[in-house]
Amino acid sequence: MARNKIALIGSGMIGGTLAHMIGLKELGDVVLFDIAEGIPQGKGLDIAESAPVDGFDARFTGANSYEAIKGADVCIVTAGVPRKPGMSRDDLLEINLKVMEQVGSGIRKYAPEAFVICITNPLDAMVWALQKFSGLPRNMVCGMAGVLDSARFRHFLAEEFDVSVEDVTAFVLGGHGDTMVPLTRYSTVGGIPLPDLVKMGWTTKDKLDAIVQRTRDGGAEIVGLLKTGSAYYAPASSAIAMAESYLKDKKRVMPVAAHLSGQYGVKDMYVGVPTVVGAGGVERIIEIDLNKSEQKMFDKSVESVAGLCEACAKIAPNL
Ligand code: TXD
Repeated sequence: MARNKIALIGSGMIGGTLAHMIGLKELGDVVLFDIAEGIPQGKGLDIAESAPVDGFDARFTGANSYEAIKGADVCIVTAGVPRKPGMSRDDLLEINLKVMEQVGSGIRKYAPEAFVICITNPLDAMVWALQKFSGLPRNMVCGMAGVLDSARFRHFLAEEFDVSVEDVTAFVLGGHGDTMVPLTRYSTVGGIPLPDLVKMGWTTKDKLDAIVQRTRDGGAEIVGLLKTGSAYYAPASSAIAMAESYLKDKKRVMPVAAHLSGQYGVKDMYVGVPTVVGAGGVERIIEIDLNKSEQKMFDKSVESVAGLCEACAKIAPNL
């Protein structure tokens, strides 16, 4: 059986980390694509030279032309510009929208059968535009944010409770950004919901609220520390988990920016919701009941995503 082919559109910090992880996990052969000449070639060669030491087999190809992604099984899109301190994700909209147009037509031409995971910010609007530009089926185009946001939430909770991160599950809904909705009653430690842990005296409501806020600001916290760019290790791990669930038909239940066609009362928008990811792409959208305050937070999040999509449609009337 031939190896899977995974195309990385954008070979910057996240793209390079993705390529390395794909090698270490032997998920397939990698094509690194970028407009910058030499970067994808250099990173590909560097990682290929680590393979004899780590003992994995994969081919790494660097490219500046879309032809190289031909027939890819998965495309992970990070092309664009990241945030600098003081910038919001939304400041990136205009530049990255143009990038999505190019990426969309490249995928349409050379990898129309692929499962596409968009990472570029502002995420929910970019994945919406990318699906339209590429014309690929909606269940085959999704965005990565929820896995990362919930991983951040899980890390902070595990630290607070001094338990293994493996035993903490977290549930985050809504758009990627300051309006994301961490759902405490569906987040657990060893199956025990967080509100019960407050009752058991493991933590206080105030501490939990502070953790929720830190989760919402998780991206900005890293940008503030790095100063020259945004997070890349955890974002790469999160996208790999999604790609792996697709390639191995694991059918993992994960929060993904998915196309909604009426679910949660939202039409033709991408928003972070719990889904099942398997060989059919985003196979199922899980619709849970929200209580009043959760619904209010979710609506606010949807509203901000809708604003971004409108801004995109103004810049690119062909959307
Ligand atoms: O949760 C999430 N979704 C995110 C999103 C978490 C962290 C970062 N997130 C966003 O991912 C971030 O705001 C950026 O929009 C992307 C990529 O972040 P990365 O840190 O990898 O950015 P880099 O290192 O600047 O890499 C971007 C690369 C760079 O090599 C450019 O030369 C290339 O994109 N680039 C392009 N490639 C192809 N085609 C075009 N037009 C293009 N323009 C720039």
